[in-house]
Amino acid sequence: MYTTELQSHQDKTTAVSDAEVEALTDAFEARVAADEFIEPNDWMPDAYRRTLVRQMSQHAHSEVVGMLPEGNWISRAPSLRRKAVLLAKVQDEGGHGLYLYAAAETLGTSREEMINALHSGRAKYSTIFNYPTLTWADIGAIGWLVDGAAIMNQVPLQRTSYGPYARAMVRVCKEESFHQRQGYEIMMAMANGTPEQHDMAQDALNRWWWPSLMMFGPTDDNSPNTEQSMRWRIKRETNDEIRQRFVDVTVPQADALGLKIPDPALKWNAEREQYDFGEIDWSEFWAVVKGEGPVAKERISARIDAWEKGAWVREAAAAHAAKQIPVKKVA
Ligand code: BYC
Repeated sequence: MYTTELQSHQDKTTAVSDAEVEALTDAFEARVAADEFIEPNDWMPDAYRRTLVRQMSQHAHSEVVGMLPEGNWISRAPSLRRKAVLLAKVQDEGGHGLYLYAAAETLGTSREEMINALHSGRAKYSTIFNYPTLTWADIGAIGWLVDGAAIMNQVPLQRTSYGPYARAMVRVCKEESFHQRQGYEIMMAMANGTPEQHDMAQDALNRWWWPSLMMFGPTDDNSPNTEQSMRWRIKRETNDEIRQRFVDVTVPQADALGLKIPDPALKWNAEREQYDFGEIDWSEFWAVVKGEGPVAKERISARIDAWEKGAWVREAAAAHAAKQIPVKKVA
C-alpha cells in the first residue's frame, strides 16, 4: 500500500520545474541540517532515496542472511538453555530484517524487488556472513564480536535522517545488546572452561576478529559513499570512527576473557588514547564483497531455497487477504 502511495508521490515530483526542484532541494537540505527527520511522504532528492534503499535493503538482507550461520547450530546447542536462547536470537534477527524491509518499502521499493536483487546477486549483504561457523565457540564469537560491531554501527543510525530507519534502529539496538551479552557469556564459559574449551574460544576469536573489523566497510578514504551520506546525515559517523570505537571497547573485553586478539600490531597509544591496530587485509574484504567469501554460494542458495519453499505461505496469505476485500453485490 505504501509503495503505491509513494510511487504516485514520486510521479508527481517528476512533473515539477527545475526551479521548483532547486527550492525543494534547499528546503530538504535545511531540514536535514536542522536534524529534522525526513518522513516517507516528504519530498526528497532521488539520490537520497536511492542511497537509503541501497543501505537499508542491504542492512535487511544482512539480518536475514545473518540467521544462517547461527541457525546452523540451533540443533547442536550444548544445552536446552543455550538452544532456547539461540533460537530466540535467530528469531530476533528475522524480525530485524522485517522491520528494515518494511522501512525500505516506505521509499517506494517493493519487498519482492529487494529480495530479487539479493537472490540474483545484485544486492549486497554484510561480508561477515560469508564465513562458516565451525564450532560452538563461533556462536559465542558471533554474539560478542559481530553483534558487538553491529551495535557500534547501529547506535548512530538511531539518529539517521530518515525517520522510519531511525525508529527501526531503536528496537534493533535494544535486542542487539542482549545478543552481544549472550555471546560474551558463551565466551566467558568457554574461556574459563577446560583447556580444550579455552582453545576453542581462542580459535574462534582468531577467525572472527578480522572479518568483524571488515564489517565497518572500507577506510574513509576508500569509501565512495561516506562523504555524501554524512552530509545527508544518513551516516552520523564514518566507517573508521566506528571501527576505532569497536576496537577500543573490545580489547579490554578480550583481556577480561584471558584471550589474545590476533594482531601483533595492536598497542595502546597513550597520546591518542586509543588502540593502534594492524592493517586489515583489504584484498580479502573486496573479494568477499564481490561474492567470493568462503561460504557465499551456500548462503545465497540457502536463501533461495527458503524463499521457494515458503511460496505456499505467501500464496495462502495473499488468498486470505483477497477474501477480506468486500465483494460488490450485483443488483
Ligand atoms: N559487507 O562507501 P561504503 C547483524 C560495500 S546484521 C558488504 O563505505 P556505505 C547481525 C558498500 O555497500 C547488520 N559490503 O558504503 C545479523 C558499498 O557498495 P555499494 C549488519 C560492504 O554504505 C545476524 C561499498 O562497499 N549491519 O548485525 O557508506 C546475526 C563501499 O562502501 C561492506 C549493517 O548492514 C560490508 N561489510 O557504508 C548477527 C549496517 N562494507 O552499496 C548480527 C548498515 C561496505 O555502493 N550499513 N560495503 O555497491 C551501513 O552502515 C553501511 O552501509 C556500511 C557501508 C558501513 C556497511
